[in-house]
Amino acid sequence: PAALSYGDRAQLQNTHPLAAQLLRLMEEKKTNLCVSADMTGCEELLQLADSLGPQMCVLKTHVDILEDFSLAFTHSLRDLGLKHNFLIFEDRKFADIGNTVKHQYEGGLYQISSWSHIVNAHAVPGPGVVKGLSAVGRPLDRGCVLIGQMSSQGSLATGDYTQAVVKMAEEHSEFVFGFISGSKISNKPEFVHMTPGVQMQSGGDGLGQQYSSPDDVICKKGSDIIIVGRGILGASDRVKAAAEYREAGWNAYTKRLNTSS
Ligand code: UP6
Repeated sequence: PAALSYGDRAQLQNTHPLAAQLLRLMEEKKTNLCVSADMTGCEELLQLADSLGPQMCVLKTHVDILEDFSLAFTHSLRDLGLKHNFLIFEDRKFADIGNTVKHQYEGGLYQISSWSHIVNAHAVPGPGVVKGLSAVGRPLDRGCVLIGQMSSQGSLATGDYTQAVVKMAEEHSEFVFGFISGSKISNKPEFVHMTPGVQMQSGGDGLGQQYSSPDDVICKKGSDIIIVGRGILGASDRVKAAAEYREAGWNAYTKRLNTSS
């Protein structure tokens, strides 16, 4: 069967509305690049979001590493998302009982549910974690990806665990629309796979991170979105680096479409 494009998958009946929006904007902007904006200052992060906005489909944050976080910052980030047409993904990796993650998602300093389109969670606690997040996120039309695999060396998220994560996602597809994983772990085309641990050069960072190339991740492993942090943030010209990752990710995607049809 001919491979489905991002745009085709946006239109499938079972595709979550947020995933449909994401797949559509990827097709329109011709990008499967998610920039991991792992910086410690709000102003620097906003400048990055503005300058790289045209290149990316998703901006990923870790707001708990910001030294000067404010809700005003989240409003500016949301405005930049609208200006450049990208979604916001807070990489919070929720991993507690349903009642606790509900509060962590909605409340506290960060009020994540008020500004982040996408969040993620570990499946370790069982389905209650998804139910708790869903209680907050669904009324706001948010979506969640489950962590099925990790890029770090010695990760325990493998084999049967990964399969159990896929099953949990399928059973909660009203809120869960995809995965963090190194490869395609579900054959259902309505699910979106996002892969961290991406750099042009293979290698690692000395703290367990392991890198694969955009071509490996998208073309060989069948994932949909490359998540790139230091490969872009560490470059002397970040705009140029982002453009290169965007092109590499998109070329890998078109190659995949052409070879599997
Ligand atoms: N991340 C991983 N691996 C995972 C899950 N998440 O690296 O399995 C996140 C990290 C970081 C980003 O928390 O924000 O993706 C990777 O950054 P890097 O490209 O600078 O290594």
